[in-house]
Amino acid sequence: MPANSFNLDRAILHVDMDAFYASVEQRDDPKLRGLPVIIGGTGRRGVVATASYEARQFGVGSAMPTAQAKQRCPHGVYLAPRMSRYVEASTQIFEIFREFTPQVEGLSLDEAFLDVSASRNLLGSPMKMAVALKARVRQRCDLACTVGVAHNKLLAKLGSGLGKPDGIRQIQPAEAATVLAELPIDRLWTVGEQTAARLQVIGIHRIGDLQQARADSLARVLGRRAEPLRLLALGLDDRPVVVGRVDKSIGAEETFEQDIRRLDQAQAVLMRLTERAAARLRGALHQAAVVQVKLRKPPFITHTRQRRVQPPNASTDVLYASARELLERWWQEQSSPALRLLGVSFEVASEEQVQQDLFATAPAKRALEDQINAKFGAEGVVRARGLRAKDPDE
Ligand code: DCP
Ligand code: MG
Repeated sequence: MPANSFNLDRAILHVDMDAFYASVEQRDDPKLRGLPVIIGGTGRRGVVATASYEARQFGVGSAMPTAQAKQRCPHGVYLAPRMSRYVEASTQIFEIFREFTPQVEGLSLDEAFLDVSASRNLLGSPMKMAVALKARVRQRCDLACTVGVAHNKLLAKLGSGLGKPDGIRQIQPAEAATVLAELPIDRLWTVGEQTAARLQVIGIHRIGDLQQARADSLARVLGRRAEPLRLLALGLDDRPVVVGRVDKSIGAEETFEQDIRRLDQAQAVLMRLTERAAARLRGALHQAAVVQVKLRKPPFITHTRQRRVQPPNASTDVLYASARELLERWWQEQSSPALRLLGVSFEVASEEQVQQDLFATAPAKRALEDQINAKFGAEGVVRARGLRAKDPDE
């Protein structure tokens, strides 16, 4: 796609709460304000969910084992998460987001993209909206957030990252490439560990290197992904804001006091976790498009395995069958299988995926009709309509 077909006149905000869980705790208990507060599993094998900015100064951060955090920050206040409190706060902030636009794409409890392009006439410039939004979150929830302002999602998200904490950062079209250039390559959306490693082989370490790279050498390592990635590196991104994807993924996991070394035990835990997560999935009226299991073996090596659910589904039995197969295959690959953590999560199917599925399963529905017809004669299915046609009220 030629670069000039990108729309530079959209207005996108990316809002992300600051140290979300920890900030809610500090708000609810003023004694905690100004202190290093760490939220996470407090058991022997707990993991940090997040840390207040005071605690981050000691090198404590998300996904670190709590034991390690305690070494770095022994005087910190360690608390177990209170999810229901965070869900309440999340509901409140999303209500505020929707006061600026109905085009809200939630990415997690504390993070969303807002397409405010059409709100400019009524509410003023995107910067003005960002200021007002921050003020409302502060007034009504007593919480801080950071807002990235730009003409696309890539740059809005980059902006909120650069503006943290408690800030607003706008990135103009003209400065996009320059702001991106200095960042390490793995900060670019869609560039994971593997792609980063491949790019480093040909001397690409920063996003700027990617901007300058020769098309042919890039194509050699990335194939068809080369051109889309080069456009992203230049800050060109035309992904739409997709409404209603608040729960991108729903999951449950458990860390064990003692490693699990028996497959039947692992299966039993997996069943429990799948039940819990699938119930939440159904509660939110969602279907799973992908099942992922997370497997952590001692000392701290984490693997994930995933597979698509085709068609999307929300039944515990179906999802457990997939998750179990992934677990069993992983188990067989290990020379001495052991688990210190097991998790299962579901990627929520988008509206389009569910719609596509309706088309895809239409033949199956026809087949069902056929079966009914076979059993009750061709009238079996058409009879109701035929009767209604004779209803005198019609
Ligand atoms: N979270 C978690 N486990 C992780 C990462 C995050 O449980 N590995 C939870 C705790 C966070 C919340 O999700 O408070 C939001 O995640 P963020 O990545 O937005 O982190 P914070 O909001 O805590 O901090 P920041 O100010 O960096 O956004
Ligand atoms: Mg956050």
